[in-house]
Amino acid sequence: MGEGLKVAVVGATGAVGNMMIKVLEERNFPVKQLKLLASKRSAGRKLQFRNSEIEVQELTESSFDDVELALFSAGASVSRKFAPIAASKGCVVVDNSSAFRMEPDVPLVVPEVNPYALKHHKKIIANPNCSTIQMVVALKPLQDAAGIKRIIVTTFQAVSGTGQKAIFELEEQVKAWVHGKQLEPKVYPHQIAFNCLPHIGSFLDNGYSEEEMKMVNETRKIFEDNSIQVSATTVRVPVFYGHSESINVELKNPLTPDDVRDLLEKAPGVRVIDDPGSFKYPLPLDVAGSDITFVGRIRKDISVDNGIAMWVVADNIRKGAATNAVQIAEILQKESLI
Ligand code: NAP
Ligand code: 3JN
Repeated sequence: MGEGLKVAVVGATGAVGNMMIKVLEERNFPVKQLKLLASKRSAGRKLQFRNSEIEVQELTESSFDDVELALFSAGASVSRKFAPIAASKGCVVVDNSSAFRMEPDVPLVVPEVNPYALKHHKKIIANPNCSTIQMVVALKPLQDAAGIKRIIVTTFQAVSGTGQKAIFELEEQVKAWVHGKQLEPKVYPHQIAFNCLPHIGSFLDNGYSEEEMKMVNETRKIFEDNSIQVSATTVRVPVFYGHSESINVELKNPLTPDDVRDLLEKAPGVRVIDDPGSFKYPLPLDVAGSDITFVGRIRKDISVDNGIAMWVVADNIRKGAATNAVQIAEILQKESLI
């Protein structure tokens, strides 16, 4: 496969892993050898990378003996067991799970926001949760220009965030509905087709869900600012790809909606689509397949001093997971941090 790194994708058969393979190819990441890892169930399956078919192997402790960079997306328990093994063999891990995100020694990185955090990595780097990623990309210019006091966010999250089985469940429920039938929900506790579920991850003692508290804790870590107050409500909606967020932010210093539009138009990885009178605002159907975070409906939050309200949409499997991980890998490779 030519010059480059020996790379492994862990969870290669999943929604995120599959996209990682695609993004590595699209961005022409320098891959010398690609190893595709999943559970025993998928061993032997073949997946396409560039012009060749690569056989999926079962993940084992020796999988990383000849790997320099591993992109993990097989869930937190797999990461907890295998990322330290990979690191102990000299492999640099970019982990998509929540396993290490809040570990003080593990950089939690969004390249447009805090690439400098990669500098002193100790072989494991965490990719934030998809809902956090698109929010901090959109809020970074506001934090830099005016300082953020408080964020109130409600998410509208696509089923692809739950993986392949949830994509299938929404498809099947829609087909059943068209034929006048109803299917027993398997992945979610309720029917997802034509519904909204205010429930992502388990509920915690404080009444918030795990997904909601990930947004609180990860935002503070990425901005290195524990004074930022965050309250999140995360909702699963019957959309295949693309998470949407309604964000109300209270700033320390005033910015007008025009200031915010100007800042976001110059921000890396952001595109402003904000002409509601002409029906122009970001929509998940339009942003699916893109690596940009889209912002619209920028207006003054009239309920508070220095308040701004906005609508933020991004492809959760790309910028929210696979692309962010590959962008991290690109920095590591370019800055000789692998
Ligand atoms: P998915 O479609 O269900 O895929 C899961 C993948 O993990 C499959 O490749 C599966 O392999 C593999 N896997 C499961 N158990 C394994 C084991 N014991 N050993 C080796 N491989 C195993 O899920 P997904 O949507 O791709 O998400 C996977 C994980 O990525 C999530 O659990 C989460 O931690 C992370 N994620 C992060 C974000 C984010 O916000 N950044 C977004 C989505 C997902 P088989 O085909 O063999 O079952
Ligand atoms: O639900 C979504 O839209 C994103 C899901 C992320 C997710 C799903 C299962 C396990 C995660 C994550 O990335 O936080 C995890 C996890 O690793 O804990």
